[in-house]
Amino acid sequence: MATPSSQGAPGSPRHAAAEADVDAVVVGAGFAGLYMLHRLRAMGLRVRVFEKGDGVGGTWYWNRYPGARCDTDSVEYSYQFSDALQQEWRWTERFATQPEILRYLEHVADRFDLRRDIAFGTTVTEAAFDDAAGCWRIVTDDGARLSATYCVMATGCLSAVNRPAFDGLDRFAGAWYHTGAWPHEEVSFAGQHVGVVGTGSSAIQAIPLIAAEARHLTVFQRQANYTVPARNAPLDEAEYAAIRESYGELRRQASETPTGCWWAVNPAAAEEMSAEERERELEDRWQVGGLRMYGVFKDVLVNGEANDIAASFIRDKIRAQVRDPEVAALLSPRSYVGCKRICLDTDYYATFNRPNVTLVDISEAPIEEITPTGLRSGGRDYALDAIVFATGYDAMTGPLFRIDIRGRGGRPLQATWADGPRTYLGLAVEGFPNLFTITGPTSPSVLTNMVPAIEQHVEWIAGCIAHARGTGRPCIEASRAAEDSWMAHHEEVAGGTLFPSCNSWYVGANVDGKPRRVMPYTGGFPDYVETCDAVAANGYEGFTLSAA
Ligand code: N01
Repeated sequence: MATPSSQGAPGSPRHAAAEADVDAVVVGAGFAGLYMLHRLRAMGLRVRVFEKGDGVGGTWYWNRYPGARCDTDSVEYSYQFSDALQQEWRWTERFATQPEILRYLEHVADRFDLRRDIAFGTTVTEAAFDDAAGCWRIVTDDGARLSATYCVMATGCLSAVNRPAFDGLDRFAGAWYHTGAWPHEEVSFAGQHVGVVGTGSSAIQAIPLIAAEARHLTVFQRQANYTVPARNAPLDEAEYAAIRESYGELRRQASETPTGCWWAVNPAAAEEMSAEERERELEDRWQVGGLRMYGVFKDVLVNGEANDIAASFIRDKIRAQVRDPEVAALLSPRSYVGCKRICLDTDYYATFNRPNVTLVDISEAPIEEITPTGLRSGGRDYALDAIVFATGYDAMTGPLFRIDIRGRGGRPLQATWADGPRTYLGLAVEGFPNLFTITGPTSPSVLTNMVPAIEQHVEWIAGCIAHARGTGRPCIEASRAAEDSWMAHHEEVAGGTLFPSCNSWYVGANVDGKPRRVMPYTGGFPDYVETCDAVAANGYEGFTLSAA
């Protein structure tokens, strides 16, 4: 088992519980875990990171499906904690591919000498708070044990794969894949009849590439999704030099937008604009591409009428691209735009004009079973050589529930959250002292640019741990009253948006039996950061400190 590889800087405060093997355990070595390790190590803490994958990267380690790339501009989907790092790294395209993002994270791991404190290929199975010792007892899948004063879950929001339990999959004679756990080896669909189940972001990226390779592609769609052109392109030198020069200012501007991205949200509500102005704004955002459609009107996510204007603009675009009107109608979502994650695509709708692509509507006729030769839906058999499940994730809570997390008195997190997640600031949970979640449920996380959201959490957690250790009462726990008050605010803000209206993973609707709750914080990044900063400035208001 992992032994701590550093003993803390000379003169640094000693860890809380004398018998804890390390000061902190971090679970996960993606964007969040890597920076958390770097930050805690810089404070002189002895840290151990456990990572299920055989390498760093988290999401970007596992998602190797055809066409996988980020839909936040690469120059801002990157760390800003080190200006030297952001100046030296050169992204090649507007939207980076999965291999390029993975190379970046490998570079970060090497540059900051992070690997020596990471146990790869190791899954944390249990994390239990030991009341008597005041530390976390961690168990890994190899049966090894380690104790730690602090435990940080850097497990990601979209890392627990959701593969519905389709009957018959074990008898399928062909190959099957999930986009979120794609093999490392090259997968070829040449000459094959391929089925893709799902039409979310992952499927929308993969479908045009699979269609170009396969003999025939059948897409099984339950709900249609809105997708906007990515308009990916190489980043030229002059453009890149300008970004490098103004990186600091661009990052500052981004921190003031609700999404933490540096594209602007229109300050006008839809009704404050003329029909021509609205059309121009929609067309501009469509032409520039990317996720800026989220900011087309300031009220697009809170006002159904404003939303309908944006939704009908996109439906017109779908009809203009898809030749068969029946297929175009099927591809046109009926829900509000943005209350399910808007997708970005390259040639998605045009793919349905290809003679080798069929769209099958399974909204009324769910998949009955996987047969040895394909898939049966609506009483009809589809012959397939390979199936790609692009069925998404048990989002936000799933990654935490796949670990048996127990707080004070052995209380399981899963039972504590039986009616939906409850946290203080998406960072801490009452009854689970010294446990932190990076971009946890009820934090803005997935509604923002993830990397700045992660950096803000890491820095806040590091500050909180430094504070607790500095007081000589290193055990810090969210109070019930603070959690109640945060949850009341979270729910009130969410209730004023259109998010509850859609069957999306944001509300847990994609996983059978999951309680329906808006999980990400919908109040925007700047307000959230302001709240976190105020809590810290007020001596970590809402937390209680104790010796153990
Ligand atoms: O997953 P999804 P995803 N039978 O949940 C369908 C991020 N991301 O992996 O809509 C049949 O969006 C399901 O149908 P429905 C991004 O935040 C980012 O695509 O629930 N179908 C849906 O169509 C994104 O939102 C990037 O009715 C079933 C699909 O499977 C998030 O990850 C790239 C089914 C799942 O779509 C998740 O995206 C990729 C069933 N039983 C992902 N169960 C970029 O940065 C589910 N479906 C570009």
